[in-house]
Amino acid sequence: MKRRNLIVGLGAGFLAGCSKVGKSDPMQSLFKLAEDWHRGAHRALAGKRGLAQEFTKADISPFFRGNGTTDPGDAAYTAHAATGFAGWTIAVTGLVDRPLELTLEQIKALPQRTQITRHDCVEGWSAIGEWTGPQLGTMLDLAGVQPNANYVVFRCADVLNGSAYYESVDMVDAYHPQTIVAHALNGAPLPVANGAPLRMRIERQLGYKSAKYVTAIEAVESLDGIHGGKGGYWEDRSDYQWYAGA
Ligand SMILES: Nc1nc2c(c(=O)[nH]1)N[C@H]1C(S)=C(S)[C@@H](COP(=O)(O)O)O[C@H]1N2
Ligand SMILES: [Mo]
Repeated sequence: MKRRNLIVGLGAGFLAGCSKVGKSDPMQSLFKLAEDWHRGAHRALAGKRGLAQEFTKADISPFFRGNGTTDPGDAAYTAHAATGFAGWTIAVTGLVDRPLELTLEQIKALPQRTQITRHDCVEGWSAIGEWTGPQLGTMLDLAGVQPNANYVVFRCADVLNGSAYYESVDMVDAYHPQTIVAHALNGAPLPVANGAPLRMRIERQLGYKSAKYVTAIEAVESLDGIHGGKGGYWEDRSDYQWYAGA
């Protein structure tokens, strides 16, 4: 009940700023949001996987290294970085009732979660960091994920060895309480090396699942036909597993 009020309350100011939602009657949109919340089969998945361990501020690594792409480096990204990503947007698309295009400011205006977690890279290093951002589930609820969506795909701004980086998770991890779209690391805006301005945190899985430089979040029925069809950049070209969790 508390959460429903939060989403409905947020909707009033928030959705007014979304052009694609704005064309319908705002009260109707709000009603629809509440309705989705009650019906949401996906939301029932929220607690299905246990929480990843969380740490204290004393555990935070003094330096959180960047790995893989550490700067997308193209002209468009570089121009965004020069303005502190003021004009950056992230899309929520695919099998949703209300496609969204959210600014960084709108992302920061959503209810936030902060978590101190350990990132484990398959290459054999770990680091503990404090991440802040809205839960992906909140964003999916705002967009109204359709019942036939089975996966959420993350599209990224960087090209690694000639191919766009991307990742995907199932709806259990999409609605996992610790799955957030992070805009801050250790209380400061994300450094470019760590995925500025927005990166996923998929805390129950290995580091490569936590896509950096996210430009779009896409709800899909199947991963077939998306790049190599295996659900992620590394999954398509190595023996890295699509499900990289415990
Ligand atoms: N877009 C994008 N996301 C990415 C990568 C990448 O190269 N590009 N590398 C992955 C890997 S293998 C790891 S371990 C983490 C590294 O995150 P960090 O740079 O914050 O340490 O990001 C993951 N997400
Ligand atoms: Mo990694």
